[in-house]
Amino acid sequence: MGLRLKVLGDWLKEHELLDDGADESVQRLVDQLRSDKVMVAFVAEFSRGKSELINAVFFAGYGRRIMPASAGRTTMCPTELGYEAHLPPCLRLLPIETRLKPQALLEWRMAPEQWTRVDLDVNDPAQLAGAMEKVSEVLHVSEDEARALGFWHDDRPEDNPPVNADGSVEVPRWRHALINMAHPLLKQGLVVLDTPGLNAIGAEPELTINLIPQAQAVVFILAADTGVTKSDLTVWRAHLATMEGGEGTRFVVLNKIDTLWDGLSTFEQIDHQIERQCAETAHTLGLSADQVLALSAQKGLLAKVRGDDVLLSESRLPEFEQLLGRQVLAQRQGMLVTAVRGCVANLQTQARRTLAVRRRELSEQLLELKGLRGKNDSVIRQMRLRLEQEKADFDHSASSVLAVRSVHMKLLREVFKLLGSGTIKQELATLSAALREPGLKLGIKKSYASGFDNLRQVMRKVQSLEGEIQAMLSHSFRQLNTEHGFSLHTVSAPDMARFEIDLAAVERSHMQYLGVGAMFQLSRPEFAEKLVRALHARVRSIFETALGDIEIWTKSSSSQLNTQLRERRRAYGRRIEAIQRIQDAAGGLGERIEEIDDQEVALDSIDDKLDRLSRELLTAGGAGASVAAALTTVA
Ligand SMILES: Nc1nc2c(ncn2[C@@H]2O[C@H](COP(=O)(O)OP(=O)(O)O)[C@@H](O)[C@H]2O)c(=O)[nH]1
Ligand SMILES: [Mg+2]
Repeated sequence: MGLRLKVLGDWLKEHELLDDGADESVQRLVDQLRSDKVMVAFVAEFSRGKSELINAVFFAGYGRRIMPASAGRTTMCPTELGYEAHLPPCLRLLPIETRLKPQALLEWRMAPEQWTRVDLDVNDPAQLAGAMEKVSEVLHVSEDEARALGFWHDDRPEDNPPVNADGSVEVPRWRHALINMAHPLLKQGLVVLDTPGLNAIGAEPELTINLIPQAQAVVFILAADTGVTKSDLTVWRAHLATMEGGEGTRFVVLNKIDTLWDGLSTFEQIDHQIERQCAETAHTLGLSADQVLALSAQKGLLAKVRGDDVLLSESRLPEFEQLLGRQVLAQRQGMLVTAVRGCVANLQTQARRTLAVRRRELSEQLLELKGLRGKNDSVIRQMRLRLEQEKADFDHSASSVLAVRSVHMKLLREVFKLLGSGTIKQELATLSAALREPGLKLGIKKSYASGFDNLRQVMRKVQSLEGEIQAMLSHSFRQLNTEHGFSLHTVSAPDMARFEIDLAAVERSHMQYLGVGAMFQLSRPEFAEKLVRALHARVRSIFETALGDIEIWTKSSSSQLNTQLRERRRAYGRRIEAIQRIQDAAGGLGERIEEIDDQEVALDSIDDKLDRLSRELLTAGGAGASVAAALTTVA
């Protein structure tokens, strides 16, 4: 779809039918089609089978386990699997020591040199699995160091990591891992987040307040042999219980159903027991029974590796894969199809508008030339002088457009300033100071509320400036339309309400996070500092998105004006040239008239082709279905 869109864009550009900013917005959408990600996060207490499920769904084709999955804490750091075309297959690891510095994870992502890179040989499953072992590497540090890194809490000794005989504490060696692989599903934009258990998730605030809430789907895993334990419930409450419906989707998986296959019970008895356990689980979590999927990741993986269809079906893994494919990727592609439709419609409008302008200029010229029939040289010379004068007048008055532009730019600069990082710093200053204050912060909820109120005010100010710009543009467009017979339309300004909603979601994720026991961690300065940085980074990205939308909007208004000025100048040039040629070789009038007829025919054929290209693009959509197919064929 991206490619076809580019073809349409290039073709329109070649015929100069697009406004200035248009190919940029096409490029933006093409890039988005290529780089848009949909994240599925696997969240659970350790040893529930997250890594095994990832192996079964994504890596069975390698004929073995790729992500380390065994008893105990194997996944020590959060691991993202995804695909970026500009990188070779590799594993990138961020050292745990970065926790001692204030930068947020989002900032470390932008510093590739800080990550340790291990190249992966995707044709060698053993090398691949060996490299992946790195995500379970640990370091032995003193208790003080463990405390500084956020893994040791004197107030919650039961959650502390094991202490060795020599008094040293085992902590993860890496803070975060990024795996880059050209797996078909990852190439389609899927990003899988594998998380360590409760303890380690809690140590990285950004997982809780940024990554997990932004995931399009979160898979929560329980094990049939342990049932719902206290720590499972803590994870559920902290990360999934209050997830909002619409934006993301939650799946609950009851894993390890093979532990119920005791070889003595009949299939009916086992099925019955599985149903009962699903119902109990659903009840405990406050869901309906059909929201809990029972399966065996391990048997699913084994069945795929061995090519055992019976076992695969018994593992019930395929049901989970279908759900994942259907709901997640199809949903994302649906969104993209809508975006492409919008973009094509916009290109069509622009191109049609330019074509209409050209048609009108041509028919006026035709009238002008027909009026010259049978006229003598001096009338023709008069006509030419008049045209040249008209052109000079036009060029002169077109400079008044510059005045409009400068007011427009002034208002825009105000908008840019409002959405800049200086504003964020300023509006969140009180909240940041409150967070950084030593000791327990009981009034922190109020500080959040007022900080976010400030940010919402900023969005409203931006909205009202947009209104001013809009009013000014529509006034001057109307004027230009009457004066010059232009057909300028104002484009409606992007609605900032959307970003207020995004801000509210950020506020909610912080409140929720602090509500589930992270509040006392806030008394630690380095933790508070991280929270502040993570907050700023997230708000900044919302403000930047708003800015991007505003830039596109502004460009579409000013480039329309450029297009119409350009077409008008060109028409003057053509009219003067036609008359010049008639003057030079008297008798050429008939030919000139024919030329104009030809040009009108050419416009008709461009119009037809525009129709055809757009239709082709819009019917090429049916993407959703292919995704579910990919999921099942890949494995
Ligand atoms: N019997 C059984 N064991 C499983 C299943 N899935 C995972 N396991 C085992 O449970 C242990 C923990 O799995 P792992 O994927 O590392 O859990 P994680 O910590 O949630 O990533 C490993 O020994 C797995 O082999 C399953 O479906 N059935
Ligand atoms: Mg794991």
